[in-house]
Amino acid sequence: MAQSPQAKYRKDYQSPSHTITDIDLTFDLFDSATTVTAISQVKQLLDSTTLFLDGEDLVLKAINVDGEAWSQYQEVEGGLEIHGLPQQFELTVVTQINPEANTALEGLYKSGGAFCTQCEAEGFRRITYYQDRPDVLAKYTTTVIADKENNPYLLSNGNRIDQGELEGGRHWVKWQDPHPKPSYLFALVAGDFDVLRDNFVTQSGRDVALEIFVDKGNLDRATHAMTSLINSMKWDETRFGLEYDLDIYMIVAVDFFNMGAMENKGLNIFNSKYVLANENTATDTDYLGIEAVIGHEYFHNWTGNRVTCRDWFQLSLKEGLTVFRDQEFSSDLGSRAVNRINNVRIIRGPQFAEDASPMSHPIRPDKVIEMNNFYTLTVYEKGSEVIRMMHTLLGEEGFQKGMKLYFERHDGTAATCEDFVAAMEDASGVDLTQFRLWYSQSGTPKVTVSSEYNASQKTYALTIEQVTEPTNNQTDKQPLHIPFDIELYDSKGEVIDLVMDGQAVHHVLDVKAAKQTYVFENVAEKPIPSLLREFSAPVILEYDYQDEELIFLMVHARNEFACWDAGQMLLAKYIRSNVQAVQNGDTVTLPSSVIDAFRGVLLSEELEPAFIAEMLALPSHNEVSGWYASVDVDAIANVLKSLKVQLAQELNDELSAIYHSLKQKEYSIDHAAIGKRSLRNACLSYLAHTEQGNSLVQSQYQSANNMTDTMAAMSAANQAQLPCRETLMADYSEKWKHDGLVMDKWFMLQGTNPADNALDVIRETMNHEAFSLKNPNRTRSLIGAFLSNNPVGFHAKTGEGYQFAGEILRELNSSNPQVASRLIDPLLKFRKYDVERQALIKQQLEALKSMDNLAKDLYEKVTTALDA
Ligand code: B3K
Ligand code: ZN
Repeated sequence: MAQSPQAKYRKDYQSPSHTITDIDLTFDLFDSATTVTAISQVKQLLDSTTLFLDGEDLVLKAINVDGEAWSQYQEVEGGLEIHGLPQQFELTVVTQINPEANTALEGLYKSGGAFCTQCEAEGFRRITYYQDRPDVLAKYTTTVIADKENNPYLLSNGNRIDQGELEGGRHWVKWQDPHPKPSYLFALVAGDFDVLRDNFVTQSGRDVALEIFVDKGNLDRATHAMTSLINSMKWDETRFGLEYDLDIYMIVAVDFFNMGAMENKGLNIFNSKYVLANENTATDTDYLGIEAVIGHEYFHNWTGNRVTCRDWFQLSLKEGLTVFRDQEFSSDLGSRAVNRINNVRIIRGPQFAEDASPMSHPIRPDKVIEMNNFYTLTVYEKGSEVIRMMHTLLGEEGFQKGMKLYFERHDGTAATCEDFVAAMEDASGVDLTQFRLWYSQSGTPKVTVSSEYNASQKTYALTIEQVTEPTNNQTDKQPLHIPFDIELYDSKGEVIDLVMDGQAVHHVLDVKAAKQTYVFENVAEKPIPSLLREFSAPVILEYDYQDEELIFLMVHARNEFACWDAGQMLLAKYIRSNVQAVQNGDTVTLPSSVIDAFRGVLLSEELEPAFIAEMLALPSHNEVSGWYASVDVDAIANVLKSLKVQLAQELNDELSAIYHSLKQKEYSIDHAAIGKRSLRNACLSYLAHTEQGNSLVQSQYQSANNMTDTMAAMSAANQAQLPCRETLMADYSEKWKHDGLVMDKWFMLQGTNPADNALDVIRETMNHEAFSLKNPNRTRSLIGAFLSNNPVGFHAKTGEGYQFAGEILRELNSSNPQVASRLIDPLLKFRKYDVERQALIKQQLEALKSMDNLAKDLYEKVTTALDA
């Protein structure tokens, strides 16, 4: 590597020397040589006659200042320095770029036959020289010129204001966005599509045109996205009082996209995975994913676009808040308990793992080499938990007052996380001084609770102790302000009122000290505590529950989340004890009381099917691995499999009866139908491990009238390694080989295949006609699944899994570093494995480190992991 990439620090923020009030862009689109003319109105803000513009991989064609050719400039590392400038001027920059050669999918690139852009975080600098930072907000006018036959649709942000024809079969369209915005929200699309059109009338009566652009022939897969968009617009008005602010809202689905979607003003660009769905091609999970992502990008219009981030260290300002909003949207429309459970699984699984990894960072990072590396579970999901804690502390009313004040103060500007917290604090009067530490402190707090009942005094004392272990980037940790939601139950399952010092107290305790004891009065009998209800803070809870107490809570806790959590804690106890048993050469066992508790859940007539399905799901291998400082991959896999088999055998009759009773004739995607399919397929995943497994799975596959049931059959066959697996896989591939998106499900099954020869199969699968390492969805489905969700295959003692990862990463390092940098995460945790595996993984990291063209993305992660 010529020169090591440099880190940027949050503390070094400096306001821009100049601002750009207006920019007029013209794109003359050609596959390999597109000319971009950018005319900016620039104003000096600080005392400086030099302007620095970011730029990468650009061919500079011309620079003019106020219409005259300008020679006082210098091309420097990462950009352009222009000298001797007046206080206010018009700057014209002409650059040439090559969209066709852009495999990194950042800036302007080609997805299939269409041109499209991705500018967040720092992609605009690959289009033209510009102040590519979120605190420079300009009004954009964009003219797009292209060949008309191949590109009948020419799109950009804002409203279409003019259009025309040119010679040589070319045409142009001019767009104007009235809302000043940072460069990362710029977008352009040119291509040929089918368009689904609808409209939405806002609460103040404005008519908004809605347009969804999909590849030709895919119109029948766009309706759910449209419904989700309309639901999002309605929901943001009712719950947050926020209305859309342009006359048109467009969504374009593209097949080549590094992430899920992008909230460009008025012109969202989406990974087709989060738009396209019909019952034959998409599972219920896909449908819910589309609803969530369509909502998420729409909600960014206010939390992200109207108020944006001052600098990228503040990313959680828009992302944590918008994730919170999309979670609330999904919960208001569907099952709140199921949504909460799934969100908590992400925090407790991969987010806690990230907190414990060398790349651990606070939700507002302090140091960044490659910004794309910080679109993380910590910034997004833990960021959302931090917003949720404020919501818990302030209540819905206080929180909405805070939102109102936040928009009053910051609409149309670039703000900071501190601005958000200050608005919440000022609007509600709740002191958030200590709470702010959640923004700056990394790692997961461990909260250990102990209890003591005093029968003669009728008091019950809970002692709550919090410790955050040092993380790679921070050694000193302070106690945090933890909203700790509890309930106490008497033996009949009645809630005991919380009284302290003669006063009624709220069920959310404000835990602030390292160690604190709460003594509750008038407690007539020894209670059973329900702790950290609703997962009221992103912490690891430790409390020495007896089995009977957990079984009691599974039935009596008043809220479904707490029932589920009790079930999880019960399973966790037996997973831990069985891992130890396996390590000692003993067999895996589960007491009948535990099996009966799950039988009770299965037979419950009060619980919703969707919720029962969640109760039955064992924690993932990754989540269990997170409980250990040193991970025994094979023992954990053995225990999870054995518990599944044992539960399947013991509950065979009940599972079988429920499976058959839940068959639905007609397919629909309402929440009740989704819930029934979910429980039925959860039963199937157990039944696959019984004698009737092969025939049940096979017949479900054959009779399925929707993708949810098809996929459930295939994944049961895959996980249980049933004899029918190969036939089903072959049939599916034959049917869908022309459709990459639908084949992703198949690639994912190959990636997670628990067979001994998994890696050989994966290498072979890379030759499948639908596979391409150039497409991020294909790569994540097959390779990503193998690296992160095939623990036994990937961590094979021979090191062949690591070797394979190294090969792929070296290739992706040149073609698409962002995708490479996502895939590498499992390797960064090498210190959690035995010494042989550690050495083998390290060898791969060292090999990457020694590459001379190592991209910033991988450089940052590899060096951080090796130096930790
Ligand atoms: N803001 C985009 C993510 C951009 C990622 C850049 N590497 C999508 C979202 O969070 O809504
Ligand atoms: Zn977002």
